[in-house]
Amino acid sequence: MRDAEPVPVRLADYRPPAWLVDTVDLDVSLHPTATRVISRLALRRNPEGAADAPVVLDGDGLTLVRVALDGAPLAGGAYEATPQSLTLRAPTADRFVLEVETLVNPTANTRLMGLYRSSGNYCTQCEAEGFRRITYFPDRPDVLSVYTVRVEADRAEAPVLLSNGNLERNGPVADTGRHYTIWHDPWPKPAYLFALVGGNLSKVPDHFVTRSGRPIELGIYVEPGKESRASYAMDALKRSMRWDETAFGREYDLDVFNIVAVSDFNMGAMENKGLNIFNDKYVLASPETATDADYAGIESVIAHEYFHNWSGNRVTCRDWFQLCLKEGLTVFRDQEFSSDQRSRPVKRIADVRTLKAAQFTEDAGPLSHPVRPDTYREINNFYTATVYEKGAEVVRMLKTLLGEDGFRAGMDLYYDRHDGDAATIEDFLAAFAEATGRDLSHFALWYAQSGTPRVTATGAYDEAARSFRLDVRQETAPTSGQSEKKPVMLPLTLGLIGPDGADQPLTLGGSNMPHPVIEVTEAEQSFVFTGLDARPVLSLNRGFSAPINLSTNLSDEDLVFLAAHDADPFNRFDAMQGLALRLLKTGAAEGRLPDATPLVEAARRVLTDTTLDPAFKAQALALPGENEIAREIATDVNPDAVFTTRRALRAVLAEALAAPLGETYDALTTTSPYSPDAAAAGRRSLRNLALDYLTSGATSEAIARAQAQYGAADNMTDRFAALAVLSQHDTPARTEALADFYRRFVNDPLVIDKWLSLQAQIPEEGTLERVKALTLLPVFSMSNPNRVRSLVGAFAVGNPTQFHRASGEGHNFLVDVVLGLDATNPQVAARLLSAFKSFRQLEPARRASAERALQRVAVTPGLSADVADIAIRSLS
Ligand code: 0A1
Ligand code: ZN
Repeated sequence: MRDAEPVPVRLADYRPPAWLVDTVDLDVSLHPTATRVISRLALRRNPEGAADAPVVLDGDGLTLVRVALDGAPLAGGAYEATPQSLTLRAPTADRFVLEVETLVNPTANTRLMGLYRSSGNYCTQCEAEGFRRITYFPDRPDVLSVYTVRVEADRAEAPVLLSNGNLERNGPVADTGRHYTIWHDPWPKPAYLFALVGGNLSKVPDHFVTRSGRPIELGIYVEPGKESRASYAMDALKRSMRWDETAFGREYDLDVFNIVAVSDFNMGAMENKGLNIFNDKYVLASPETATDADYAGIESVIAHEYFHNWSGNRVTCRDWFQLCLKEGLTVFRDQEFSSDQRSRPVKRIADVRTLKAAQFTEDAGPLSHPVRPDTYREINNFYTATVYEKGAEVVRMLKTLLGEDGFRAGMDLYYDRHDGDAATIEDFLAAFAEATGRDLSHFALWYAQSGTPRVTATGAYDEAARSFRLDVRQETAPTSGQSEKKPVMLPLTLGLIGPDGADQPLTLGGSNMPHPVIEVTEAEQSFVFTGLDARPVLSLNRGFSAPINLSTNLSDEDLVFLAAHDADPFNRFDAMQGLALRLLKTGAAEGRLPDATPLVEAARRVLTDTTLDPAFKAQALALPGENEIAREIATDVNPDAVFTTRRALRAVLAEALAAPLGETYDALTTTSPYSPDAAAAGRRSLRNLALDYLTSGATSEAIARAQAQYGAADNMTDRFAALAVLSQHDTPARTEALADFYRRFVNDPLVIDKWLSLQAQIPEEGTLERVKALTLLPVFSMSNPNRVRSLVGAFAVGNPTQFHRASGEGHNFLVDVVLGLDATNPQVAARLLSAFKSFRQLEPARRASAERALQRVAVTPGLSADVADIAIRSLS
């Protein structure tokens, strides 16, 4: 039997709740298998809800003990209880207190939603619909309540007891060995922001004083012994708190802010009010165990969850269709934070790489959906790159259109007007429209229309008229469920670069442009720039101002010119990528790489330019990944051809640039102690990129250099980069290094994840067998989401040649894992299954194999709603 036949929920069917809950008093008595939850709900009929509607509370797998109304026990006939809902049959007053007692079993909770145990500690995850697995409740984000929570547990089992808000009281429970704490959160919140933690955890304490002088007690709770690994997260938290004050004028609003790191978590982290719960991967770091990328990830996830305090908690979502209201905005905010803390251009390049890899791929396949979907069967499947990353791009475009001041005025109005509300995208856009006087009705299409616009820009210089004509055409291909597409509003930042490499003044329609942004609103539009003495080179969509697929009539020579001269670092990077993609596409189609001299020379210039930031160089010199090349090819993709061509191009670059690469590697070799700051990380990234190129020929000298780096490294970034390089070459050095790494870190699960993931991505025939063997090791566990993602997820997403093996074995393996996992953790199983999201772009034999694999899932009886939904949509 399926969990529940996935019934579509539609945005158009939204109705305000019939009943509101003003206050929630919870009494949770923790027990490994029989946790008792007593909830007292002050219910009130919503004047805006359907009149006469009965009280219906959501539940999920609950065992009901008793129900009382205004203190009087309710007889069985007065209500109807199923594990999924509790309905009051008798008419009630318009206000009353409902008391409900339920039992839950946290130890049996393998889905990691609701109340569960991780390494023996109790924790909760309530977004999106987990609160109903703790107690019966109107579990929807537009029901906001003030919570008071008493948590009780055996003192030895759970010396630390936390919930949202401020601590009011704590003490022993006489003669029982148990103790309790009482927490009060004065800010009304939806149930999805509820959290509770109990366990044996160590507190890393700190303090923060807000700009208006409110002292805040900060705490990061980790497994005892891991305290020293929380210091970077704490530093990132304090920087985030200060940044939100200066960048958005938003202060923290409770006396305490706690973060708890747990090792079993379905996602990255969760923004519960005053009590964020984190996947420990985004908290714990030390130079010996975490890479520069891990440090950057911690900084951005800590910031992301903290920023939700305003974008998500103080102003929440009316319903789950509005998820991007908090997620897109909060991703935008965390991207801006990281840009301010690090290098803005390098951060933008990294974000666009992520956007293209995850979101453009999603939008080009059967799982494509609008930033604000209008229907879903399983909301857990909508925590997607489209809602998060494209959602952030839409906010970024708003800022480009409205300018710094207009954007800030709109944000201020949005926060002030909707503080304490459950808002919609319409509310969000209205705030910007009112604050700036702009009509955003056309812009709003970005939320409703799915698919990545394809934009063709053709430039022509008219020497006689000293003008440059730019013709822009936009088109969005039909996507799943949307056959008709309209033109969207595209803010395109641009420059026209003169022969000397300098930006020319932009004169459009006879006037100087105050901002270098054109707004495209039609399917076809032309812009004529005047006053140009020589043919300029067009630099369009600077900073990736609109999330589009852009093709231009720029020649290879123009791209080489842009790579050398563009004042916009993003477009310098993009010109390099564009040159490489042209070669790779042709190479994969024809089985032979065209002449790569223009790219080689552009790369040489970047590599040897002493004015450029090493982190930028590393990005510009990294070839597009196999998945990106496949996306560019778009149809009948043969992953083996993509792989071979990419390898060939890497070898050409490595050979031609051997000398400057060697010099770069040596020049960046340092004896300074490790620091995770952006500048040092940038130098390591360039040095490690050089190592990768230098090792591409696998000469014994090159392998020895990688081995030496592996052995001598005093930090995980350099050690792991060397291991990654070694893992790509089938030599005894690889076997040795992998064995050594395992011995060193066998007791450190987060480091073992790196080891698993690396092996899963080896592009060799033997990898599937290797992955299967790794699943049998004691360090691996199907019940831990991080392990599963690191091994199986990395294989499916990061190893296209082996996952899409022509034999279909890779596909079958994934399906076996998905079906096995579905019974215990459907959310993680469904995410794994979405690795098939671009199967339609494969060549016919592999496409058919993927389709058969998906069919095998779809016809399996007893699927979860999560997996059934992905299977059905992938096949549609
Ligand atoms: N709101 C969180 C994401 C999140 C969603 C669902 C979860 O369930 C397991 C957990 C976290 C964020 O954006 O960080
Ligand atoms: Zn978020």
